[in-house]
Amino acid sequence: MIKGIIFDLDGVLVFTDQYHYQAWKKLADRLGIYFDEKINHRLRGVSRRESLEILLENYHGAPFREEKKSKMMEEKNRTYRELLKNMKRSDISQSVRDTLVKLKDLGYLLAVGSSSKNAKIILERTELLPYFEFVSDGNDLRHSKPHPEVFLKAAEGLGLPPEECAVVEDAQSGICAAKAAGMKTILMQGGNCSDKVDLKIQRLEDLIECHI
Ligand code: B16
Ligand code: MG
Repeated sequence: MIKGIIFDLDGVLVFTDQYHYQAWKKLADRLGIYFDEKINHRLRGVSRRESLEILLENYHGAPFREEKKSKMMEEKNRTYRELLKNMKRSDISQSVRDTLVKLKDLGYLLAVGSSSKNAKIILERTELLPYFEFVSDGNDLRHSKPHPEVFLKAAEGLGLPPEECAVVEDAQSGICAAKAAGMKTILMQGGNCSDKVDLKIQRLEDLIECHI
């Protein structure tokens, strides 16, 4: 029986794809590296470190030193953080808020399981933080998705065994992480995942009608 629902953040609760894109694009342009929306799509649910490596696939010069790569990630994150200042309460629809409240009323414990180190900032800016019992984010992780760590920590934070948790994800890496954690998988369509999942939804609101 499912007692807890763990939500991925980017691509499920919020849509920051364009901000990630603009921030990576600015870095890529400065470095003279080709980067487009299609490449950006591959970065969904992928850590900042791995995102940089994907971006650098189109760089054909001498390899960058670790220190330089760290500086690049900081640069991207500075731009991204500036863009996140645009986020506000109204970015989350009332029906999504109502859905979260209904799920809580139905007795589910709710958590966030995100690779992002900026998860708390995003949840605060959109005023989503109070809906969740626990937030597991990229700040305390040793392994990023598809490793199950982020979701196992979320389940632990909810005080539930993994098999009593369902994960709502939009990305391949996240679905793999949820499976590896032994959790039920719910795919929010529109992401980059073609894996077999337990349930597919079009919108978060569908969670109320479907049998979790
Ligand atoms: P940050 P999620 C992921 O969030 C994003 O989908 C991915 O595009 C991003 O690179 C990653 O967070 C790290 O984000 O640079 O803010 O730490 O989908 O796991 O909520
Ligand atoms: Mg995601």
